[in-house]
Amino acid sequence: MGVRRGAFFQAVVAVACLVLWLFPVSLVAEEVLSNGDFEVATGGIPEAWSVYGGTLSRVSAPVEQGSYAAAFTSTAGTGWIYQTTPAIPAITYTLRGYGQLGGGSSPSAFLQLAFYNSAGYPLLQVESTGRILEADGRYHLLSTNPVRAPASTTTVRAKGVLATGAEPGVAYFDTFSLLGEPHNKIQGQVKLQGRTNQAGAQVALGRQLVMSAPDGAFSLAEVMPGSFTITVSAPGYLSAYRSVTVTSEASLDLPPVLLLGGDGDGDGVIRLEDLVLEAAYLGQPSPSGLALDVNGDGRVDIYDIALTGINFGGGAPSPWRN
Ligand SMILES: [Ca+2]
Ligand SMILES: [Ca+2]
Ligand SMILES: [Ca+2]
Repeated sequence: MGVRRGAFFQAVVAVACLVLWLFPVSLVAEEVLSNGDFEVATGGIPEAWSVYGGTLSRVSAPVEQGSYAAAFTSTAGTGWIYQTTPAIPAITYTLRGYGQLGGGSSPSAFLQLAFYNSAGYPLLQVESTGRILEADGRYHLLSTNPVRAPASTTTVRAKGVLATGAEPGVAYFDTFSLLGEPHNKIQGQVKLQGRTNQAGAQVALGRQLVMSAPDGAFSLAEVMPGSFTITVSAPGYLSAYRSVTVTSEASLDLPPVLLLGGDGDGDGVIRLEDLVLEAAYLGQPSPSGLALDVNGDGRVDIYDIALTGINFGGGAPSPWRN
């Protein structure tokens, strides 16, 4: 019976792993802009970009990277090139791009990031930390600080801005990048039954893995909104899992989870084989490849056998409980 049950739980774990492998959680920064390098154009105008207060064209010189860059000619005053894309409040955005001034009266070039709600109402506007003030024939890197999208954000607009005096002016832009990084966290605490030091439990969410601290605390950073399965495991213990739903607004604090000890051979079931092995190595350190010293006090002893006895018949994954 124990063997059949073990095989069943192993199959469940295998299927869960396969599902996570097929649908990995998106945890890394993502490029939001299209044609940020201005390489693609239709009729000489860079695709995906719009313009306000001037004209935009694709040029082959001066170029910061690749074969082309954008040339923006303002009619006078302040104008910009821009691209608007969907955005969500769970994301922190950083706009970077290169600019070069081509002349004009009292010109300056800079980047701007603007967030809007579904009604098109501007919620927040941020400029690059620096500005280009001289037409020195070189490209200069501009960047905003990372900006957390305000609540109710639905779109973000990336802009390359040219401000001039009364005369028209020219600015070149190239290699724009708008990175979106999720800023939510999932936090919780693992308790390893029979241990005082809770360090070393592995917490897995998709391909992101973190280890628990000595007090059992763990934190998974940069989680995109969505529903996921989180799994906690440690050598000698039955793994546990739960479903989590991350919303766009807040981080998630999970209740503590207790892992049940006694699976010395790590096959996902606590049964007679674990007891037999513990008895065979009683008084000795656990051999490598096994976790017979379940409570981590340096040797296989009566405490480890007691844990196996208490949890006898249990199988992984267990539900999340404390
Ligand atoms: Ca380019
Ligand atoms: Ca076992
Ligand atoms: Ca022990």
